[in-house]
Amino acid sequence: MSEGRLIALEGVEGAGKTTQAELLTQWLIELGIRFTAAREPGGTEVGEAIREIVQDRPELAVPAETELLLYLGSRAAFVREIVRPAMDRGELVVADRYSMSTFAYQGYGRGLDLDRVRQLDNFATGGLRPDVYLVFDLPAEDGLARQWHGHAGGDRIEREGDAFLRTVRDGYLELALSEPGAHLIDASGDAAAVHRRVREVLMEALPETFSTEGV
Ligand code: T5A
Repeated sequence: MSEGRLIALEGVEGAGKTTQAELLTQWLIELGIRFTAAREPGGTEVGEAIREIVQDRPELAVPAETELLLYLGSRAAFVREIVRPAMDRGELVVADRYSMSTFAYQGYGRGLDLDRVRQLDNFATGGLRPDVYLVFDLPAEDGLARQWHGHAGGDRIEREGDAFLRTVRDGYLELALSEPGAHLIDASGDAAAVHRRVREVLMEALPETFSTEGV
């Protein structure tokens, strides 16, 4: 029981969010917890179209303000079409990135005013905040190395390089201390070890949802 909650997975590129989202949803199935899982940017039809612009067209010149509004445009649809309806159905929502990505990348990374970014994000989300943020921490270089192991090139953000991603990581470390519901998780080690840390955090943060069974 106890669904109707929102858990967001966060961290730099290659920290292992998608891998951990999959392991988490397998655990939810074992526990019999109904859930919806989706990624940002994307998840909705318009969100996937926005994703194409912002991710897959690195040749486009995109001012930081435009980039911010594109991510928030995707989020507005994500909340209204996916997150809210799923929560209203009593499901637990697993989001691969949410508002903290915008704070870390467009606020810390691009240097946009963080208070303004928060205000605009609040408009996009209608004020919906995650119950839990799982913030996967890994040195930016290690995350890129994990990712580039699989493919070459990189999207718009990956092409910004190590210094940009180090700033984003530092942002995440600050946000993990200040953002309500945030839990910093060491993302080093193999995926199974990281998943065990996720279970520990969730059993403590949401004890009414995650019983000790299945650990
Ligand atoms: N963005 C997004 C913003 O700037 N603002 C915003 O508001 C939002 C929402 C999203 C991009 O958009 C930006 C941030 C991003 O640049 P994306 O492709 O959705 O892009 O996100 P990425 O973080 O780039 O996603 P990735 O899938 O590439 O990284 P993950 O999810 O962190 O990592 P994962 O699980 O895919 O793993 C990457 C590789 O590492 C391996 C995996 O097998 C995979 O090969 N791996 C491990 N290897 C060793 N040990 C482990 N523990 C491992 N876990 C995974």
